[in-house]
Amino acid sequence: MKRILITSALPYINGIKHLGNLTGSMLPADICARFWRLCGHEVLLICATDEHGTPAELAAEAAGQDVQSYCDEQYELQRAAGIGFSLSFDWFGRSSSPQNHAFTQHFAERLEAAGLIEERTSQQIYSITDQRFLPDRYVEGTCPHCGSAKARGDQCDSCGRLLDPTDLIDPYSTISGSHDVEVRDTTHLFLKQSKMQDTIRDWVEGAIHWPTLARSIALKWLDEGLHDRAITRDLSWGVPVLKDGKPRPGFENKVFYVWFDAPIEYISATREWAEATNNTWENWWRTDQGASDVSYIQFMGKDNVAFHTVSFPITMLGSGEPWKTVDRLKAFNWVTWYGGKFSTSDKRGIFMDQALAIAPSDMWRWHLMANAPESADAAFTLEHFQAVVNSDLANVLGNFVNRITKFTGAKFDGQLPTGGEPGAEEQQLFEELDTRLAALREHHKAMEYRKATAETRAIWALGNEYLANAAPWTAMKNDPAQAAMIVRTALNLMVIGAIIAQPFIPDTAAKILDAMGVPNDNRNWPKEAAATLLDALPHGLACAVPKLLFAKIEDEQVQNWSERFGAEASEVSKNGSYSTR
Ligand code: B3M
Ligand code: ZN
Repeated sequence: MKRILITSALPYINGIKHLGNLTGSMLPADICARFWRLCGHEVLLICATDEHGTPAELAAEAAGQDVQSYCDEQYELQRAAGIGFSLSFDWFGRSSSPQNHAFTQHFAERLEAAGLIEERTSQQIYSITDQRFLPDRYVEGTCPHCGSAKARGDQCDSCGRLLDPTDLIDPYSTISGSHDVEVRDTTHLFLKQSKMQDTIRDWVEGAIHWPTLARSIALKWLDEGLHDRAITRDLSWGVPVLKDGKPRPGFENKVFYVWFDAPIEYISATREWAEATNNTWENWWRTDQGASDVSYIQFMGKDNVAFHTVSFPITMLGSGEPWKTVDRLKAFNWVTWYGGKFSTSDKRGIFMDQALAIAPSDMWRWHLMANAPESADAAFTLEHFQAVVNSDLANVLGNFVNRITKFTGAKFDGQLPTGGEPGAEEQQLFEELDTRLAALREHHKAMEYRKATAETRAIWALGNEYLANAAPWTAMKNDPAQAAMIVRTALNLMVIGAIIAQPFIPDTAAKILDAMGVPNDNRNWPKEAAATLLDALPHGLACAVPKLLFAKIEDEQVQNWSERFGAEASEVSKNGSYSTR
């Protein structure tokens, strides 16, 4: 038995996430966890909300709440949305937890002791109206190079030059629009990432098991050279900066940068879980305390890769302590909304709670993974969603289950029939099933979810093909024993089809397995040869017809949803970025 630690990138606290966020981290992490659990391994699946930073403060302000109450409320909403999507987190924590405060401060102390942290003073734009320092993305002004009036603090979109906010002519705050801003000195802790360049390169080069997207992004960052970066900010909401257990002089009004504490929350959330459930976190995270035999897999969108392959490893390796680092990192491209970006403010796209209100979670889970943005961005459209759900789920799987269970009910008193011997047709089925099951297992191991859904669908399709070729309704007339054997084989095939469907469509799979009275212990990933698997159910077993598994999505519904969710890409949104922050 292996021990597998799986973390999903932490959804930011400012509102329920959209389908793109779900697809890039939380959903595939859940599918991976479910697969490995079915294979009998010990899995720990960890997620949490990422709660610090300016966007959280601003969102709270906009909602007229203090930031703590805002986060408390948003946390509950995100937790409920996760449950609605059957995300099987062992723990869904919060980066604002006391555990995360403690670990964040611990890492900063270790890094400082290792000579990797120093105080530096730099100049930043301070908004007198907003009474806060403005992070780069909250300052705009006139570009000193091309004169564009709408240059951002970090870059000018019209001439493409990279900028420092203090370069801008007539800068203003995008929070209030106020031009009452000034340049002020501010001192921050800097993490000397440049000193860790070689260590990190060795580590990335040794990480031969990473899928290509993650690896190439990491190497690109290393090739550009690692820059020292500030790991504190002038904010009040976050992890306080301490020295010897007391507020660090000069840092009383500062906290750690959200991207410094957020990945640490993977460890902290494990500790939250351990403390709540009487487990230990050390054997998952400390290689000197049992974690060296853990296999650690991370899931995230591509914009998060650098933080996980460079920044977070620097925190861990730089501490000089034996922390468990990631073994396999699976990154995703973007899901787009009709080729453009999801946007809360423009009401474009579907968010997790809205999705659950209009269709069952299994439909979304299936569609999103069948079209996972693995090798390139993938456009979500409602028309495509309808087509995939109706064909894969309603026609291929739903039809097969319905036909075979109804036939069993009508002709065999709803019992798994006995009698008859498999023949040539079945031999061929066994061979094909063996091949497909082996391929499916490989796709899951490789975390290739487009391929895994295609193979799952192909196994369901085998059921329909087999019924069409073996034609039990014809055999029924002249050879009832033959018909019994066909029906028995098909019912077993249906059960295998449901067992392997569990990672993707757990609710539907459970309906089928419940209708067949398959005990929980017998729902594990199939290991035997197909010839055994397809006669595994006890003869005489009561087989109920499950309630309708999937109602087809009608054109009218699609029409209605399109109007509601703004199903049309605008030019502006096509150029926009993806993140909700
Ligand atoms: N919260 C994702 C984002 O908001 C970010 C992931 C953190 S993972 C440690 O873009
Ligand atoms: Zn410019």
